[in-house]
Amino acid sequence: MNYDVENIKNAAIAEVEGASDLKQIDDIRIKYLGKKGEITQLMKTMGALPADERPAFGAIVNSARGAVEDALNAKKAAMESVAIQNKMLSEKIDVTMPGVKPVLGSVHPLTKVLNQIKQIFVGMGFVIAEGPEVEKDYYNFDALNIPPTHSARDEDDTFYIDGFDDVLLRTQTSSVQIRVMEHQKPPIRMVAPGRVYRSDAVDATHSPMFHQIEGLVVDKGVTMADLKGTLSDFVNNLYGEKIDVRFRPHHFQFTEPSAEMDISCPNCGGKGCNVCKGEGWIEILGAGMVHAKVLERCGIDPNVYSGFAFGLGLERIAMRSLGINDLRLFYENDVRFLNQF
Ligand code: 2U9
Repeated sequence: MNYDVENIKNAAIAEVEGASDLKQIDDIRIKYLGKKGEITQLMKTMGALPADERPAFGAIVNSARGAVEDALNAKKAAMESVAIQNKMLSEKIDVTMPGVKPVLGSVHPLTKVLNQIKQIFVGMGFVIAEGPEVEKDYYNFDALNIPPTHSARDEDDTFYIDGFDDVLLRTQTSSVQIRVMEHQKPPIRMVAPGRVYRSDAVDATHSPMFHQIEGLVVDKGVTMADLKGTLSDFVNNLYGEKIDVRFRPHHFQFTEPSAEMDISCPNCGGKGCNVCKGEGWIEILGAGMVHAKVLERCGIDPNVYSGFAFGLGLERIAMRSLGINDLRLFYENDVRFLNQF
């Protein structure tokens, strides 16, 4: 009987040595040490032995069980160690290899120029204000002294919202200034950047959606000199101190007097070149003293307060600053274009 135990133990240990994966280890454990395992079954034969021989036989069987258990655990630990070593080797990283440069996004050129302009005005004490793009015609036209028959209200120029006769996509961000003036008493120093919409066919210089930045200053004793000084400072901040400005009389319904402001061509300094089409000057924005009727409608007494306002087109400024001649490039999301900025 003892001979059998020794044979079975040796057979089990030989199988453990020959195992090549963890599943085989588990199968051997079940074959010899499981409920119906060959070593476990030996214990059941103990009842056939004389009582005085049973303790010694039981000890031999338990010793064999222990030896097979130890062999299984040692083999399993060795297999797991080899598996970890192989995993480490397969995942080995050569830290001397150059890094993989991640593909980074970049800030859109329009956003870059907008942030630059906002920063200049915030530095001059202006507050940034925003407002709805879907707007009542009152805020987009009436409050800006634009009469009901004015051509700007035509459907060829303005997107009206179906089902409503007084709701539209704003054609300028001036509506934001109106909303601020209705709720804030002077002094007011604000800029309103944002999308505006006009029913224009798309071409190199027109888009039905484009961006504007408008500004408004309202306080006691504000004059045209303040307008000129503020806007000159703005362009010298944006284009450098060498830039000169000039103001040409103009007309807008919402300002009186009105002007258009040109800068000396940054490319030729005013001599004339292909950039400024030989003029030496480039139109940059429109401006004027806020019309008395506009102040009055917002509850601001034009006999006590005065103000100036201005408006510029962001795409136009960005095209000029970045040397881009087709504004459609801003909206085509071609990374070959966008990655240059
Ligand atoms: C209020 C009163 C007056 C805003 C102004 C302009 C002149 C102007 C254009 C520039 C290029 C529009 O994007 S563009 O086509 N704007 O020339 N805008 S004065 O005047 C205001 C605004 C708000 C309450």
